[in-house]
Amino acid sequence: MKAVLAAALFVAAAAPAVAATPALLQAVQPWSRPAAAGGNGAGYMTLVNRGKTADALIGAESPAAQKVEMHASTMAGGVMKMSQELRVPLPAGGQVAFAPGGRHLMLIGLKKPLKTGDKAPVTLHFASGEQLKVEFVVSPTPPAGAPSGHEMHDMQHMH
Ligand SMILES: [Cu+2]
Repeated sequence: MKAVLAAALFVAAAAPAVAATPALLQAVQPWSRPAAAGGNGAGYMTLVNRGKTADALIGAESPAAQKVEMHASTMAGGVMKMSQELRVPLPAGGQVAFAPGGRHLMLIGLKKPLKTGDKAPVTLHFASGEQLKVEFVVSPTPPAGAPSGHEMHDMQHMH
């Protein structure tokens, strides 16, 4: 009887941990550059999918901005162009870099300035229904080890 009870308690205690979403989707080193109120900010990070199924980032929102869009920057004929992406695929076991000069989250219409040391909260929405709350640390430079626009190119050729 005691053993059964202990087992039951163990299951009850373990249940919340199982119910909570394991961190299959992670935003690594989220950061954002300082920006003025009323202007736009850009969010950078590396999105990692440790799961066995592909997912996709399909939207984002922040109480700090009027709206948040996914953008891709591309060089076309020597001119940097930004275009909105409605869906950023995240392969199973893969990762996607959001970095200066490339893909980024655009925080449009900042409600207050982003100052160095501030944290801009953003909620990411995924095709799977998953949500991820991320705090973008405001800093004029990327965190150590975070991909900058230049390293990103090299990363694709590693391994
Ligand atoms: Cu943009």
